[in-house]
Amino acid sequence: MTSVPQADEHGYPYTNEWYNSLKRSLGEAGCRQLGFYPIPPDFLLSVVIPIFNEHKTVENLISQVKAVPIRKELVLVDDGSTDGTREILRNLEEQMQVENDPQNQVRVIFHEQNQGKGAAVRTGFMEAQGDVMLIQDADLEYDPSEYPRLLQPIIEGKADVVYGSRFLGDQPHRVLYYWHFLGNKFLTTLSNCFTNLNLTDMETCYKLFKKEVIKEIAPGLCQNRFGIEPELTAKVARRQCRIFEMSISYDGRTYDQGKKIGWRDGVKALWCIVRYGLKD
Ligand SMILES: Nc1nc2c(ncn2[C@@H]2O[C@H](COP(=O)(O)OP(=O)(O)O)[C@@H](O)[C@H]2O)c(=O)[nH]1
Ligand SMILES: [Mg+2]
Repeated sequence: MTSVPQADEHGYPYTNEWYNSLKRSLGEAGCRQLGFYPIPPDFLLSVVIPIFNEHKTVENLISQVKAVPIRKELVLVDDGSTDGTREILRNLEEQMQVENDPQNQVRVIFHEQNQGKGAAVRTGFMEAQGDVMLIQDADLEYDPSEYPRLLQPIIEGKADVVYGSRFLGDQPHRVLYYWHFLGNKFLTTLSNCFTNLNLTDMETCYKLFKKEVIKEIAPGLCQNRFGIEPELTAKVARRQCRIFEMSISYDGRTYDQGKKIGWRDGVKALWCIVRYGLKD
Protein backbone atom coordinates (compact mmCIF):
# COMPACT_ATOMS: atom_id res chain seq x y z
CA MET A 1 0.00 0.00 0.00
CA THR A 2 1.33 3.47 -0.83
CA SER A 3 1.68 5.78 2.14
CA VAL A 4 -0.36 8.99 2.28
CA PRO A 5 1.77 11.78 0.80
CA GLN A 6 2.96 14.33 3.35
CA ALA A 7 2.71 18.06 2.86
CA ASP A 8 6.06 19.91 2.81
CA GLU A 9 7.95 20.93 5.95
CA HIS A 10 5.52 23.81 6.60
CA GLY A 11 2.60 21.45 6.42
CA TYR A 12 0.99 23.16 3.43
CA PRO A 13 -0.53 21.45 0.41
CA TYR A 14 -0.24 22.84 -3.15
CA THR A 15 3.57 23.02 -2.92
CA ASN A 16 5.72 21.37 -5.60
CA GLU A 17 6.83 18.66 -3.16
CA TRP A 18 3.25 17.89 -2.23
CA TYR A 19 2.17 17.78 -5.88
CA ASN A 20 5.11 15.62 -7.03
CA SER A 21 4.40 13.12 -4.31
CA LEU A 22 0.72 12.90 -5.32
CA LYS A 23 1.70 12.65 -8.97
CA ARG A 24 3.89 9.65 -8.17
CA SER A 25 1.00 7.80 -6.57
CA LEU A 26 -1.98 9.01 -8.61
CA GLY A 27 -0.43 9.93 -11.96
CA GLU A 28 -0.82 13.26 -13.74
CA ALA A 29 -4.26 12.42 -15.12
CA GLY A 30 -5.49 11.34 -11.70
CA CYS A 31 -4.26 14.61 -10.20
CA ARG A 32 -6.08 16.58 -12.90
CA GLN A 33 -9.31 14.73 -12.26
CA LEU A 34 -9.04 15.39 -8.53
CA GLY A 35 -8.02 19.03 -8.85
CA PHE A 36 -4.49 18.57 -7.41
CA TYR A 37 -1.96 20.97 -8.93
CA PRO A 38 0.99 23.04 -7.65
CA ILE A 39 0.74 26.72 -6.74
CA PRO A 40 4.01 28.74 -7.01
CA PRO A 41 5.44 29.50 -3.54
CA ASP A 42 5.43 33.27 -4.08
CA PHE A 43 1.81 33.35 -5.27
CA LEU A 44 -0.42 35.76 -3.29
CA LEU A 45 -4.22 35.68 -3.36
CA SER A 46 -6.14 38.81 -2.31
CA VAL A 47 -9.48 38.03 -0.72
CA VAL A 48 -11.53 41.22 -0.83
CA ILE A 49 -14.38 41.04 1.68
CA PRO A 50 -17.09 43.77 1.60
CA ILE A 51 -18.77 43.85 5.01
CA PHE A 52 -21.92 45.63 6.11
CA ASN A 53 -23.60 44.72 9.41
CA GLU A 54 -22.48 41.10 9.48
CA HIS A 55 -21.69 40.65 13.19
CA LYS A 56 -23.30 37.20 13.22
CA THR A 57 -21.18 35.67 10.48
CA VAL A 58 -18.01 37.67 9.90
CA GLU A 59 -15.76 35.92 12.44
CA ASN A 60 -16.75 32.48 11.29
CA LEU A 61 -16.29 33.51 7.65
CA ILE A 62 -12.82 34.90 8.32
CA SER A 63 -11.70 31.70 10.05
CA GLN A 64 -12.91 29.73 7.03
CA VAL A 65 -10.93 32.02 4.71
CA LYS A 66 -7.81 31.73 6.90
CA ALA A 67 -8.06 27.94 6.82
CA VAL A 68 -7.64 27.80 3.03
CA PRO A 69 -4.06 26.57 2.52
CA ILE A 70 -2.96 29.27 0.08
CA ARG A 71 -0.84 32.35 0.81
CA LYS A 72 -3.28 35.24 1.04
CA GLU A 73 -3.96 38.78 2.08
CA LEU A 74 -7.40 39.42 3.53
CA VAL A 75 -8.66 42.87 2.58
CA LEU A 76 -11.57 43.54 4.91
CA VAL A 77 -13.64 46.57 3.94
CA ASP A 78 -16.22 47.62 6.51
CA ASP A 79 -18.91 49.64 4.81
CA GLY A 80 -20.06 51.81 7.74
CA SER A 81 -21.51 49.00 9.88
CA THR A 82 -23.49 49.98 12.95
CA ASP A 83 -24.15 46.57 14.54
CA GLY A 84 -20.83 45.94 16.32
CA THR A 85 -19.07 44.55 13.23
CA ARG A 86 -16.45 47.32 13.36
CA GLU A 87 -15.36 46.37 16.89
CA ILE A 88 -15.15 42.71 15.85
CA LEU A 89 -12.95 43.70 12.91
CA ARG A 90 -10.65 45.87 15.07
CA ASN A 91 -10.12 42.91 17.41
CA LEU A 92 -9.56 40.52 14.54
CA GLU A 93 -6.99 42.82 12.96
CA GLU A 94 -5.10 43.08 16.24
CA GLN A 95 -5.24 39.34 16.79
CA MET A 96 -4.01 38.56 13.27
CA GLN A 97 -1.16 41.05 13.59
CA VAL A 98 -0.05 39.27 16.76
CA GLU A 99 -0.31 35.86 15.06
CA ASN A 100 1.82 37.23 12.19
CA ASP A 101 0.94 34.21 10.03
CA PRO A 102 2.81 34.44 6.70
CA GLN A 103 -0.09 32.58 5.04
CA ASN A 104 -2.64 35.18 6.18
CA GLN A 105 -1.81 38.87 6.02
CA VAL A 106 -4.62 41.24 6.87
CA ARG A 107 -5.65 44.78 6.06
CA VAL A 108 -8.81 46.42 7.42
CA ILE A 109 -10.35 49.52 5.89
CA PHE A 110 -13.28 51.39 7.40
CA HIS A 111 -15.70 53.43 5.29
CA GLU A 112 -16.99 56.25 7.47
CA GLN A 113 -20.42 55.94 5.87
CA ASN A 114 -22.36 53.13 4.29
CA GLN A 115 -21.97 53.27 0.51
CA GLY A 116 -22.87 49.80 -0.79
CA LYS A 117 -21.18 46.55 -1.82
CA GLY A 118 -19.78 48.01 -5.06
CA ALA A 119 -18.03 50.85 -3.24
CA ALA A 120 -16.56 48.42 -0.69
CA VAL A 121 -15.32 46.11 -3.44
CA ARG A 122 -13.73 49.03 -5.32
CA THR A 123 -11.90 50.18 -2.17
CA GLY A 124 -10.69 46.62 -1.64
CA PHE A 125 -9.40 46.22 -5.21
CA MET A 126 -7.56 49.55 -5.01
CA GLU A 127 -5.78 48.47 -1.80
CA ALA A 128 -5.09 44.83 -2.69
CA GLN A 129 -1.67 43.66 -3.85
CA GLY A 130 -2.14 39.98 -4.75
CA ASP A 131 -1.50 38.20 -8.07
CA VAL A 132 -5.17 37.22 -8.20
CA MET A 133 -8.04 39.02 -6.46
CA LEU A 134 -11.41 37.60 -5.59
CA ILE A 135 -14.60 38.86 -3.96
CA GLN A 136 -15.84 37.07 -0.85
CA ASP A 137 -19.16 38.06 0.73
CA ALA A 138 -19.11 38.16 4.53
CA ASP A 139 -22.15 35.95 5.05
CA LEU A 140 -21.71 32.20 4.82
CA GLU A 141 -23.44 31.58 1.48
CA TYR A 142 -20.23 30.74 -0.40
CA ASP A 143 -17.54 28.29 0.68
CA PRO A 144 -13.91 29.52 0.77
CA SER A 145 -12.61 25.94 0.59
CA GLU A 146 -13.46 26.16 -3.12
CA TYR A 147 -10.71 28.76 -3.83
CA PRO A 148 -8.13 26.22 -5.00
CA ARG A 149 -10.51 24.84 -7.64
CA LEU A 150 -11.50 28.31 -8.78
CA LEU A 151 -7.88 29.43 -9.06
CA GLN A 152 -6.66 26.50 -11.14
CA PRO A 153 -7.50 27.87 -14.65
CA ILE A 154 -5.74 31.17 -13.81
CA ILE A 155 -2.65 29.60 -12.25
CA GLU A 156 -2.33 27.22 -15.21
CA GLY A 157 -2.37 30.24 -17.56
CA LYS A 158 -5.66 29.47 -19.29
CA ALA A 159 -7.89 32.17 -17.80
CA ASP A 160 -7.70 35.85 -16.87
CA VAL A 161 -11.02 35.80 -15.02
CA VAL A 162 -12.99 32.99 -13.34
CA TYR A 163 -16.66 33.12 -12.29
CA GLY A 164 -18.00 30.58 -9.80
CA SER A 165 -21.44 29.45 -10.98
CA ARG A 166 -24.26 28.40 -8.66
CA PHE A 167 -26.11 26.93 -11.62
CA LEU A 168 -23.49 24.49 -12.90
CA GLY A 169 -22.46 21.08 -11.61
CA ASP A 170 -23.60 19.00 -8.69
CA GLN A 171 -22.09 20.84 -5.71
CA PRO A 172 -24.61 21.12 -2.83
CA HIS A 173 -27.09 23.99 -3.21
CA ARG A 174 -29.65 25.03 -0.69
CA VAL A 175 -33.06 25.06 -2.40
CA LEU A 176 -34.60 28.51 -1.97
CA TYR A 177 -36.61 31.19 -3.75
CA TYR A 178 -37.82 30.22 -7.25
CA TRP A 179 -38.63 33.79 -8.32
CA HIS A 180 -35.18 34.82 -7.24
CA PHE A 181 -33.70 32.12 -9.43
CA LEU A 182 -35.83 33.26 -12.40
CA GLY A 183 -34.76 36.86 -11.82
CA ASN A 184 -31.14 35.75 -11.76
CA LYS A 185 -31.56 33.77 -14.99
CA PHE A 186 -33.21 36.73 -16.66
CA LEU A 187 -30.44 39.14 -15.65
CA THR A 188 -27.72 36.71 -16.74
CA THR A 189 -29.45 36.14 -20.10
CA LEU A 190 -29.85 39.86 -20.76
CA SER A 191 -26.23 40.50 -19.76
CA ASN A 192 -25.14 37.71 -22.14
CA CYS A 193 -27.09 39.36 -25.00
CA PHE A 194 -25.03 42.52 -24.53
CA THR A 195 -21.65 40.91 -23.83
CA ASN A 196 -21.98 37.86 -26.12
CA LEU A 197 -20.60 35.77 -23.26
CA ASN A 198 -22.30 32.47 -22.47
CA LEU A 199 -22.32 32.84 -18.67
CA THR A 200 -24.70 30.90 -16.41
CA ASP A 201 -24.40 33.12 -13.29
CA MET A 202 -23.55 36.78 -13.85
CA GLU A 203 -24.64 37.77 -10.31
CA THR A 204 -22.32 35.30 -8.54
CA CYS A 205 -20.23 36.65 -5.68
CA TYR A 206 -17.23 34.50 -6.66
CA LYS A 207 -15.44 36.51 -9.31
CA LEU A 208 -11.66 36.08 -9.59
CA PHE A 209 -9.44 38.41 -11.58
CA LYS A 210 -5.78 38.46 -12.46
CA LYS A 211 -4.17 41.50 -10.92
CA GLU A 212 -3.43 43.16 -14.29
CA VAL A 213 -7.09 42.89 -15.33
CA ILE A 214 -8.66 44.27 -12.16
CA LYS A 215 -6.05 47.00 -11.62
CA GLU A 216 -6.98 48.34 -15.05
CA ILE A 217 -10.73 48.15 -14.41
CA ALA A 218 -11.04 49.09 -10.71
CA PRO A 219 -10.30 52.85 -10.89
CA GLY A 220 -13.16 53.33 -13.38
CA LEU A 221 -15.80 51.33 -11.49
CA CYS A 222 -18.84 53.55 -10.82
CA GLN A 223 -21.53 51.35 -9.30
CA ASN A 224 -21.64 51.66 -5.52
CA ARG A 225 -24.25 49.00 -4.87
CA PHE A 226 -25.15 45.67 -6.45
CA GLY A 227 -24.85 47.20 -9.96
CA ILE A 228 -21.16 46.32 -9.57
CA GLU A 229 -21.87 42.77 -10.81
CA PRO A 230 -23.12 43.69 -14.33
CA GLU A 231 -20.58 46.53 -14.49
CA LEU A 232 -17.64 44.21 -13.81
CA THR A 233 -19.02 41.64 -16.25
CA ALA A 234 -19.45 44.14 -19.10
CA LYS A 235 -15.98 45.57 -18.48
CA VAL A 236 -14.15 42.22 -18.55
CA ALA A 237 -16.14 41.21 -21.63
CA ARG A 238 -15.15 44.36 -23.49
CA ARG A 239 -11.49 43.77 -22.70
CA GLN A 240 -11.58 40.36 -24.37
CA CYS A 241 -10.47 38.61 -21.18
CA ARG A 242 -10.33 34.81 -21.21
CA ILE A 243 -13.20 33.94 -18.85
CA PHE A 244 -13.82 30.52 -17.30
CA GLU A 245 -16.73 29.32 -15.18
CA MET A 246 -16.54 26.68 -12.46
CA SER A 247 -19.34 25.09 -10.46
CA ILE A 248 -19.58 26.16 -6.83
CA SER A 249 -21.78 25.22 -3.89
CA TYR A 250 -24.32 27.67 -2.49
CA ASP A 251 -25.77 27.78 1.00
CA GLY A 252 -28.17 30.67 0.39
CA ARG A 253 -29.56 32.54 3.37
CA THR A 254 -33.14 33.67 3.81
CA TYR A 255 -34.32 37.24 4.34
CA ASP A 256 -34.87 36.34 8.03
CA GLN A 257 -31.21 35.34 8.20
CA GLY A 258 -30.16 38.73 6.88
CA LYS A 259 -30.24 38.54 3.09
CA LYS A 260 -30.47 42.12 1.90
CA ILE A 261 -30.68 42.13 -1.89
CA GLY A 262 -34.21 43.05 -3.08
CA TRP A 263 -36.30 43.73 -6.18
CA ARG A 264 -35.00 47.30 -6.40
CA ASP A 265 -31.52 45.91 -6.84
CA GLY A 266 -32.87 43.74 -9.68
CA VAL A 267 -34.25 46.82 -11.45
CA LYS A 268 -30.94 48.64 -10.96
CA ALA A 269 -29.08 45.61 -12.34
CA LEU A 270 -31.27 45.75 -15.46
CA TRP A 271 -30.37 49.37 -16.02
CA CYS A 272 -26.66 48.63 -15.47
CA ILE A 273 -26.69 45.75 -17.95
CA VAL A 274 -27.97 48.09 -20.66
CA ARG A 275 -25.80 51.04 -19.59
CA TYR A 276 -22.48 49.13 -19.45
CA GLY A 277 -23.49 46.88 -22.33
CA LEU A 278 -23.52 49.97 -24.55
CA LYS A 279 -20.31 51.61 -23.36
CA ASP A 280 -17.70 51.61 -20.55
N1 LIG B 1 -26.63 44.67 1.31
C1 LIG B 1 -25.50 45.33 1.45
N2 LIG B 1 -24.36 44.62 1.51
C2 LIG B 1 -23.21 45.28 1.64
C3 LIG B 1 -23.18 46.69 1.71
N3 LIG B 1 -21.92 47.06 1.83
C4 LIG B 1 -21.20 45.93 1.84
N4 LIG B 1 -21.98 44.83 1.75
C5 LIG B 1 -21.55 43.42 1.75
O1 LIG B 1 -21.77 42.89 0.45
C6 LIG B 1 -22.00 41.49 0.54
C7 LIG B 1 -23.27 41.10 -0.21
O2 LIG B 1 -24.42 41.47 0.49
P1 LIG B 1 -25.60 40.46 0.79
O3 LIG B 1 -26.59 41.16 1.63
O4 LIG B 1 -25.03 39.17 1.29
O5 LIG B 1 -26.19 40.25 -0.63
P2 LIG B 1 -27.09 39.07 -1.05
O6 LIG B 1 -26.62 37.83 -0.37
O7 LIG B 1 -26.89 39.05 -2.54
O8 LIG B 1 -28.45 39.47 -0.59
C8 LIG B 1 -22.05 41.14 2.01
O9 LIG B 1 -20.78 40.68 2.40
C9 LIG B 1 -22.36 42.48 2.64
O10 LIG B 1 -21.92 42.55 3.97
C10 LIG B 1 -24.39 47.45 1.66
O11 LIG B 1 -24.44 48.66 1.72
N5 LIG B 1 -25.52 46.71 1.54
MG1 LIG C 1 -25.11 37.16 0.52
